[in-house]
Amino acid sequence: MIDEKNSQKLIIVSNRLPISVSKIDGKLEFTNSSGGLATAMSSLDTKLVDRVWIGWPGIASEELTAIERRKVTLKLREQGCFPVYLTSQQIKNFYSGYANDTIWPLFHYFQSYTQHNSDFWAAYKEVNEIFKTAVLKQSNNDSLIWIHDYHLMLLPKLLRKVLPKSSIGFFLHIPFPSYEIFRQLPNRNEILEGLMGADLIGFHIYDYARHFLSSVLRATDTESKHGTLTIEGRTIRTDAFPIGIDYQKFATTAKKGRDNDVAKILEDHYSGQKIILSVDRLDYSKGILKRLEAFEQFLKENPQFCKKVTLVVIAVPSRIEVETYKELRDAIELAVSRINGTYSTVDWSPISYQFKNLPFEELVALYARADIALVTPLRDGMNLVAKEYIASKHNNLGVLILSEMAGAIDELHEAVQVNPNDTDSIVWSIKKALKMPKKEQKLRILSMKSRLSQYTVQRWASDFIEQLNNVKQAQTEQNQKVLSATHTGEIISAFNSAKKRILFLDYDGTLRNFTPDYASSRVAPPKSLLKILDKLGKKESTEVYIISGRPHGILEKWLGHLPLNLVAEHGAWIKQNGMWSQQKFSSREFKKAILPILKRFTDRTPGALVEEKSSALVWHYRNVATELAYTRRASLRRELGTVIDSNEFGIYSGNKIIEIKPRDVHKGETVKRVLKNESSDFILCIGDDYTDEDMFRALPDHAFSIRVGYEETTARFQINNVDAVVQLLRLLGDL
Ligand code: ADQ
Repeated sequence: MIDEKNSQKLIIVSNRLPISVSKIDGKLEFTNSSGGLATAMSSLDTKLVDRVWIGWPGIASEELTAIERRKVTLKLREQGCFPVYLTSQQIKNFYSGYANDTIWPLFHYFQSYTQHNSDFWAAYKEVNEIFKTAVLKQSNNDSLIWIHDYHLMLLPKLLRKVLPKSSIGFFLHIPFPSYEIFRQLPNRNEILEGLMGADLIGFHIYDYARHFLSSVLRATDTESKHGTLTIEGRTIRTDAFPIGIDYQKFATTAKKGRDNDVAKILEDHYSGQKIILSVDRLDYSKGILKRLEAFEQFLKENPQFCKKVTLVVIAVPSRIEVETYKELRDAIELAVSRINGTYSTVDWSPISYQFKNLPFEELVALYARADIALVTPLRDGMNLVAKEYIASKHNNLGVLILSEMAGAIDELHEAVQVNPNDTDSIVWSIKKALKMPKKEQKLRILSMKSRLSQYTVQRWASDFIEQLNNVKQAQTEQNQKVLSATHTGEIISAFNSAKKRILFLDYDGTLRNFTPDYASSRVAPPKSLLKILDKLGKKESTEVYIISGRPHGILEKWLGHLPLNLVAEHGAWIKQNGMWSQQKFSSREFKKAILPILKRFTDRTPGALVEEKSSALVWHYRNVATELAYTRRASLRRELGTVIDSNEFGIYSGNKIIEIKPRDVHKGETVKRVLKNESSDFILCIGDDYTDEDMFRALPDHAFSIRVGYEETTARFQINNVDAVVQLLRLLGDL
């Protein structure tokens, strides 16, 4: 199955191959896609030795005889393409069904078009499995696998299970909707988990990445940090990679074609007229009907422009087998006839309409000639037409009107922006564009060109691959931190040979697992743990510090009878040589201001509770419904920020808590104080959260610091869980 010769191999996986197969009059036809993705992939400047593409060739398997199938497979293989054959039933339920009737409408915020059908979902799972098998035939653990788009969102996880070390990237070409929309999907968790099999998940713009991360948080309770998730110790990065175009191809074709036949025909035919161009796949997300309505209103309100302006509408046939698309085509054609019927004269029609795929040169000639590009999708992941129009403007004259619902708006600020649902605003922008002085047109186009010529589709692809390699590198570095048997051996031998040892051990999340109720008796130390701590505490020349955020009363109750030093409330209280002492500070004033706020939030948030410590206040939300918890957490932090003196007090987000405490009371200070008075040649420090990072930072270089879990840490090592910590301490206790 795995070819070891193919070390770093790039495997591109998308629903469609860049070559489509069809059968015309019983003869096989192969059509190359000149799409941006194919160009980007063929121009990748990487050191990869090999590159293959896996996808569906666009024809149902029943349409091919066994001999034809072999022929197709061989022919595609010559070009590095490996076909995945699908039956017509699979195409119906997976492609037209789940991909285009469930995910596409929902992710574009067309909830009413979204169909929820269990057969669709079953086919989606089945086809993702078929793709998995096809990818596995080409890959090994060193492969770089780049999966594209919403058809294959389960594939990253399926592959991860079999190839745990491979590099898997996923790029979503459509928007990722807000959680309010995404949550409507019955299989939302499977989709999220499927995606999280990847190492890098790319989106066109930051907003989609943000929506994805907030869905992960709300649906699976997994928090992210700076766009990074950690799942079972594996770092997953999300980022925005706005897809570009093959800028040179458009610019050069437009320049070369200035005097070609198509350009001349356009010049003659539309002489003295302004052309407004509308180019899209025929899809309801593109807002074509609304655009036509706006043009109709424009003609009605501005009769002086009749005979002076033509709207050229080019609609590419798309998903013609899907009912919604058939209905949309009828509606568009009806609107075109109505408008032409009302406003046409013997020598002029306001709309020229074509329902076809244009040859590349013709499309570029239209871009170059059009005075205005009217790009008004209701939602669009990116929108390449807008970028292609700008790149084709060899004379730098023309105006782009662009919907603020297209991802492209983030890069094309100089476009005239419109809300595609606001007909008046489209009419207004058409007028503005028609009147825009040439100087302003040039300035705007040049500025957009400079950006588009930099971040091309080639840059986009190489950037993505580079980031994927970076994540892999970060994972390798992170793995080096995971406490291995060798590291454990080092700790044991250092422990054995030390003259004086100090152990700093956090309690919750380190020695005991969290429970839903922070005050539960189940968090109390069990006998087995007490025995280990007792053994360690009784060792000669060994000081054990249990260093916790909990109040001193609780620590005393649970551990006071053992030969241990106890640190409560992060250092506000400390017990050494059997005596408790309290650090001096005044907390009464700050509590007076903060407590009522916390109580108010608690009353409005079922499951939340307030913990009052002598030095700090804590708001617990472990038992609050996830979505509510994160909304409340954000507003609470905001409100606290307005009443707290930030020089003196800090607001800290811990594991399902928000803690407000004096800035100088933290575990790091405590550790420093202890170490100042007690020299030692062996230090072991174990903790699991942000408060423990303060300790790790305060330690000398020779100390062994260990963080429980796989969050980013300044500790030298990471350990899997509480059980592993207890196991390590048991080993040391038994020495
Ligand atoms: P699409 O929804 O297909 O892409 P878009 O980005 O505009 O939308 O790309 C359309 C492509 O088709 C363009 O390259 C354009 O040149 C070409 N095209 C349009 N009309 C044509 C015609 N009549 N003849 C020939 N070619 C024509 C999806 C997402 C987008 C995202 C892209 C890329 O929906 O939001 O920008 O993927 O990630």
